[in-house]
Amino acid sequence: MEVSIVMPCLNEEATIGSCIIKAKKGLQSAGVSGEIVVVDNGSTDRSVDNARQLGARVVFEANKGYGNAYKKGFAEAHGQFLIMGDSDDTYDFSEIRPFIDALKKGADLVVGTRLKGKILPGAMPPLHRYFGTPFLAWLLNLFFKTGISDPNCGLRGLTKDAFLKMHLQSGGMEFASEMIINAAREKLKIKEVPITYYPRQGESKLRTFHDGWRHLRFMLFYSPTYLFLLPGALISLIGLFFLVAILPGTFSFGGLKFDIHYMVLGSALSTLGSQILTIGLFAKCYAYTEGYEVEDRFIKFFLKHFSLERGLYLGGILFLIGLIWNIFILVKWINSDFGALAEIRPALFALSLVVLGVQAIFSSFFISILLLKKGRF
Ligand SMILES: Nc1nc2c(ncn2[C@@H]2O[C@H](COP(=O)(O)OP(=O)(O)OP(=O)(O)O)[C@@H](O)[C@H]2O)c(=O)[nH]1
Ligand SMILES: [Mg+2]
Repeated sequence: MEVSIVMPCLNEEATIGSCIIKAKKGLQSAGVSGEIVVVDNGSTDRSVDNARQLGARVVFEANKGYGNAYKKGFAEAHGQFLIMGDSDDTYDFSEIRPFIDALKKGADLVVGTRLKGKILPGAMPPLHRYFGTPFLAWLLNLFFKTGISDPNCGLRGLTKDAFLKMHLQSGGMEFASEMIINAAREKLKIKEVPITYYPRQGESKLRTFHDGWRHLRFMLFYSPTYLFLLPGALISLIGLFFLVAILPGTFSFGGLKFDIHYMVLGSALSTLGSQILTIGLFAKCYAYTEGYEVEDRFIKFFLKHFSLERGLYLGGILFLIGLIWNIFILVKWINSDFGALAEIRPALFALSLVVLGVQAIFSSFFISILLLKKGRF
């Protein structure tokens, strides 16, 4: 069998029939043999009966959710090529030929784009059209460089091989993002096809903020660089700047005077920033041990040069400088008969070094534990 058209369906009795009729036309006009698989997980209306009457194969999935439905449908599909799309009649399955042609020409994943195609009036709420979808597309391309203009478009084609290579996990709507991220990661050949988006009948299953957040958090899970490393580095640098600039005395800039309060802030920020940064390193090392290819230069450099002993050495030096410095201050205090002491700036600086040093020591151990699996030690 050449093509399986897979449709997830949850209470779409008004439209499932029309989708199946259009899908049959689509197969015919593309000149391919195929089947239509409808994945239900608990429709309480006539969707399943309607689908069966029109000759579609209905499969059931116990776990609710858009992603769960597709995983089941793809696993059950017999076709070499898979076409996926909603059963709410928002996509015209009679026009799937460009998707099949692109797959035949060697594409692994073909994603429809409504933004470069046509969106009929009433098909997409302005919040999704002008904010949600472009924002998620922008983030996806910033994080993963996929070049996809409409990552939430539900009409797509892929090969069964590509599906197996992607190892998709998501149960909900974020399945759509996962597919593109994993395809990009596996270096699959991705192509876009402009399509028309039609207004929906029946009730939408999309919950704007709930599902938007699921897409967003999924992207963050897979991008420790943007989630941890860059914010961590920025916060650390701001913190270190205040710590160093105020150490010798009040720091003046543009008529403003920055003193001890900002140094306390600097100390807190440098600790916070380095903590976020090390969590980023943990995440990267974890991804590395899980078999993900390491591509960014910073992490490649880190992995090449990291060793437990180097981490301990660096942490130990920071710790000792801070400790000795603070001991000097203590001795000064004792020598002044425990009198008043004006050493807040150096004491705070030294204390920050102690904290950073200890953090480096324990982080190095934790990174080493993560890397054990790779036989690094
Ligand atoms: N089997 C199954 N199908 C689902 C589930 N949730 C959504 N669907 C189907 O997945 C498709 C996508 O859901 P929609 O509600 O159309 O979401 P959307 O396309 O992002 O939003 P609209 O633009 O409002 O249509 C539809 O065909 C739904 O019937 C589910 O939990 N199980
Ligand atoms: Mg829909």
